[in-house]
Amino acid sequence: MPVVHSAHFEMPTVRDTIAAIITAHAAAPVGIVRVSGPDAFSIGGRVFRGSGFNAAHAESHRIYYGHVHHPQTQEMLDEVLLLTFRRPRSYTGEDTIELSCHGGTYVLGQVLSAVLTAGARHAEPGEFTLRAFLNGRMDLAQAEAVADLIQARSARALRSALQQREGFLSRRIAALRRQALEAAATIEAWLELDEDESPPDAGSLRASLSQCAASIESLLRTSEVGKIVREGFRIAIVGRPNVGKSTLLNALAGRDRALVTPTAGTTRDVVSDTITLGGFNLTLYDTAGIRPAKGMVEEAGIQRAIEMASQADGVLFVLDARRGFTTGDQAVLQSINRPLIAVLWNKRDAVPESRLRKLLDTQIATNDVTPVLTVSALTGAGLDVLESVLTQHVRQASESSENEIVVRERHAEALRRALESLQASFRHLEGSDEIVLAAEELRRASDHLGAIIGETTSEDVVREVFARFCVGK
Ligand SMILES: Nc1nc2c(ncn2[C@@H]2O[C@H](COP(=O)(O)OP(=O)(O)OP(=O)(O)O)[C@@H](O)[C@H]2O)c(=O)[nH]1
Ligand SMILES: [Mg+2]
Repeated sequence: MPVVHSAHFEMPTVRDTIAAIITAHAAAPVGIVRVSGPDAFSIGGRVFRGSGFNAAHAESHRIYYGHVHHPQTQEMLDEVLLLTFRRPRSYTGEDTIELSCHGGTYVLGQVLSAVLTAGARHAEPGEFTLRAFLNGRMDLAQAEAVADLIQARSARALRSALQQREGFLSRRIAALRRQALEAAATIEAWLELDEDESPPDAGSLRASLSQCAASIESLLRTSEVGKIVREGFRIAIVGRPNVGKSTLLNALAGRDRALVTPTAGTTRDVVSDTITLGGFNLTLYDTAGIRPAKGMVEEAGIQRAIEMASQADGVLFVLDARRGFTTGDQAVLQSINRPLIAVLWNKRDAVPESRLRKLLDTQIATNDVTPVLTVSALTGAGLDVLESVLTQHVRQASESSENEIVVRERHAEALRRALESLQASFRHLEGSDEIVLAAEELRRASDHLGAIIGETTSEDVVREVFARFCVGK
């Protein structure tokens, strides 16, 4: 499999010029068409007429006011600002111009089509960022962070993406690689020693390698958190029929997301909504009430409910305060195999205070740490307490041992392989005949680490990373 080395990648001498609308495809005050590549400025010259712009001599980081004309029909298409970026001081590292247009989808389409007629090719998804990577403007982990930044939906996700974009993870990985390579070089130097020279002291080498392994393990532990930070925390609302799960979803979401009726067995499909609480992104899943099903449709719904509850990051178990803890509730509780965030006695508005106190004394949760709350999804009573319990739970779950650094699955896979190689090198060091193999394993560990930042990544993986980007990024 060919390997892409961003720093030493053989740049084709002639690369074409690409263009795309880089803003959202929706009507907005402003929209931008970016053109990047060796012909960016001359293409600008073919479509743009405005004060003082000269394609051959225009300087970097200037703004020109003027109009875009179609290069064939000469028809005027929009009043624009043209921004110039000379390589390498651009996002892609290539000559780039950006046309700030009026943000109508039709106008933008016309301007893009003028640029394409003038000689540009429509950019593939992620192609601007791919070029930035190939031109050494950012490494692979930083490029992934660009996608995370765009998709960030919470303060926590944004902070983590920004840190990765700034190269926090990359620097950690680079340091670990250096450590592994230095260790390999040390071992290789031992092999050159003459018989009569004093035998090397492997103690400090071992210490350095176990520190390296501990650091990798610490990064690996952040991958679970990484998923929560990036994709949000998934909470399943689970309980018997009619306890008020859908009402609760609607109350927490602040809108009528799910159907509510007095009939037990109303919800069939899983209904979800995403909310932000305390800087975290939470997706709530309302599910079908669990009971011995009456008919195929309900049966299928309950199956989905159980599946959802077993995939969620946490579960809210809802009970009806008017009914107390029934054998049906017991059965639901037993089906829950994910962390229980809280037990909720709902419909507290419909029962007297004295009964509520009794309910709170009922032994329900399998452990003592799960909070038991009384709420009314109907009136909103107690929901503030529930929200702080949720925030607290998610905060704890997304705490990382590595101040903001969280790794994605692709990184975790590479880290696991690097760790395996490191452990193998340890074993070879023990049986000292195989010391040359120890050095080999260390170089392998370094390669696995390099895959995270794109130094030793296969072309297929690089392609896959950028294919997930949107067009224009
Ligand atoms: N008094 C009172 N009624 C409630 C409360 N929450 C829900 N209800 C009522 O209970 C009934 C069932 O509510 P749903 O939210 O549909 O219950 P569910 O758990 O989603 O039911 P299924 O979808 O059938 O599993 C409706 O008539 C709601 O208005 C509450 O806090 N207090
Ligand atoms: Mg429901």
